[in-house]
Amino acid sequence: MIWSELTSVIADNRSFLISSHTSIDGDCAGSELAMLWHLKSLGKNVTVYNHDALPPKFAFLKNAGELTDIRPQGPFDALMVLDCSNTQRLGWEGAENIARTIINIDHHRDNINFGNVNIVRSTASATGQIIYDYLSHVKADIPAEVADALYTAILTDTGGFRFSNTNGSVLAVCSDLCERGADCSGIYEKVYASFSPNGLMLQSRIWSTLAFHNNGTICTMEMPYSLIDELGATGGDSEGMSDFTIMATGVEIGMLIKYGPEQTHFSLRSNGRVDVGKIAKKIEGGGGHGSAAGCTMSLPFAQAKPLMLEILSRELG
Ligand SMILES: [Mn+2]
Repeated sequence: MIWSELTSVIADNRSFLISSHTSIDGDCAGSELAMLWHLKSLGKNVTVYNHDALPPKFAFLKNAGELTDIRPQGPFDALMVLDCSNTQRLGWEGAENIARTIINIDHHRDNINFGNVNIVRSTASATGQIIYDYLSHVKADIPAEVADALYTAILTDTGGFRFSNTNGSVLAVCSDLCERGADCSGIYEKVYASFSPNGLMLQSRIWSTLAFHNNGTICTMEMPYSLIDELGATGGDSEGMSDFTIMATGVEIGMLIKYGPEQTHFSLRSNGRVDVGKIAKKIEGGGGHGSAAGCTMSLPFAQAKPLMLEILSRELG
């Protein structure tokens, strides 16, 4: 890791724009806030802009209000792109022209090294972990509010320390962040356990559709989009429900089916035997990873669901 390149590009520039991928998540927000703090502590002018607004569950982070979705004028000396494999994923045009220098800090495997300076480490659990290592390298005295931001980045990108990217070095970093004052239990509660009553009601209605098919190897849950408004919930309240569809023993493939009058969306999950990314890719606009993928059919639910069940049953043999 060539930290000296990052240190000199920071030293050589005065105004910075920080940005991250569309639908910003905990790793984006935490990484951005940590870098915002670091650059400001060096006397830099810093603007943070993302295509999408910060999800409300991350609003508790100190200085979260500085993460704006209003396009700034520019130009800037440097654009620092965090947690983003390529400039298209920023979701906004003109990244190449908004600054002279692009700094790319990321942990995605498919990062294309689009920056003038590229700090890409696919073994890191989160971009926040790379930033932690850098701040430690420059001996920055990480305050509690920044420890909160970095802990949130790592907590969310490891799925609450459940995913296979959780390892000893990740936990060692989190141990230090905890020592520095990160509010571990408070952050867990705010990120994972703060539903509205309407949101939980929505989840209970989705749970009530639980069904098994193909000799118990396929599990489904369903939700008409209209249910969100009907219950006064939000789209985010159904987030993560698809993960429950592969938790029953014997299930190979799970899916949460969300549908409107003309369109049916499938959030597919696999326990590993079947590559659901490949299945999703065959359907227009679909894609994803082997264990989690999504696709949409331009068909009403009544036609789309049996069609998808047929495709999956054939895949399972
Ligand atoms: Mn990430």
